[in-house]
Amino acid sequence: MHAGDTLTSEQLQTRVFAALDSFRIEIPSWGFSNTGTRFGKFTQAAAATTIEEKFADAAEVNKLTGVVPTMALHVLWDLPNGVSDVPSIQALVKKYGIQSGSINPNLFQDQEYKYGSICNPSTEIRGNALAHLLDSVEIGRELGAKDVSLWIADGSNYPGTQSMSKRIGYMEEVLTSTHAALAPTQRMLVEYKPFEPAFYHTDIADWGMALELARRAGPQAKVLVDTGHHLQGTNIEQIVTWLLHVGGLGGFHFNDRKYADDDLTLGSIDPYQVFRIFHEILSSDAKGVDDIAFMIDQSHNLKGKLEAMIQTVVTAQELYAKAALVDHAKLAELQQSCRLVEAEETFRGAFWTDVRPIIREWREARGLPASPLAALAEGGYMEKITAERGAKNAASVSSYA
Ligand code: PSV
Ligand code: MN
Ligand code: MN
Repeated sequence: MHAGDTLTSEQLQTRVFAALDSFRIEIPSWGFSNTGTRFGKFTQAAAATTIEEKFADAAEVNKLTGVVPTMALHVLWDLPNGVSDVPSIQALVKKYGIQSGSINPNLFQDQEYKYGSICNPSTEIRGNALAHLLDSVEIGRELGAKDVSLWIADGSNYPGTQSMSKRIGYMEEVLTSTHAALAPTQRMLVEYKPFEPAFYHTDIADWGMALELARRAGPQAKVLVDTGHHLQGTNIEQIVTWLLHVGGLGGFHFNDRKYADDDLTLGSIDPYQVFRIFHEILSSDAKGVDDIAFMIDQSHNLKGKLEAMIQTVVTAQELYAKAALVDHAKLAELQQSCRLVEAEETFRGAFWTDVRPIIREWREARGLPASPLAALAEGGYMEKITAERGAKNAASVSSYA
């Protein structure tokens, strides 16, 4: 039985409206530019070529969806001169009405990080990595951004070539020093990933390592769950439940995948997975459950960048609204009495409820276009940016960001 079968249409609308009113998601600046695979990249005429164009695109996505007030920034790509670029970002924030979201240090592109950044055997290189982290904390503080999101790409490719144990110590030291620099309003999010770019060992390979490092660094450090950063078959919602239970969940990088860290649009492969994650959050009374950053981390290589971003935001809303339809009291009762099929059907029923018509009503009630994708196609923005950026994109195919 669908949740829609047990709720009156008024109850359904109230639940979906309440869920959507409280739902916000952050978009990444790098989702608008020409990014590629390790084999090359296909450029798009409308891709953003400057930080200003990324802000303009984010503002367009926010205008059409109304739920993306912040954009994540990547320090090296968006603030190449570090802290001294803060005033120009502040000017863009003012001009486009999009706030600076999470600050993402870059510890993976510089040649000196060939053997690691915060885990590098060289004291000097670890010091440089720490300096970049401290700069990132300062950038975040000056921009009023809450989170500094650390993805540490460090690892090794062959057994015996690095001391995993020494590297734990190096990481602890740098992360503790980074935490010490945080303002009381800031958090440090520690992301994990099992492999890639390293293929034998990755220094922060799973949620246990990330959680322990975060705990040792200090109370403002939490774990960041990137949905694409798990080995096949991993029960991600169980990890989410554990992190909630121990007060260690800081946020998400949402994307989808079929094989590894594919960075595909959310829910394109397995929407039920995302629904199950949202259910764990919405049914939790853990401390800190209201302080979880929902962020998108996707790289759109084939789909149009703005289309892909809007499609993702809309999908996230749909799955969040579906999860809000689960009848928690009824489910708890069925689970308690081990009425398995009824419990599963109650759960699945919410997932299969078509919330799209109610979401359209919500958008109209909030003064937003009923279909953000159709509004993008009809609004003229794509034609405008394609004309403005086409030549620049054709000329430059070499830079990653
Ligand atoms: C690389 O795996 C990655 O996708 C990580 O998930 C980071 O969060 C992101 O790039 C941005 O640095
Ligand atoms: Mn990520
Ligand atoms: Mn990733």
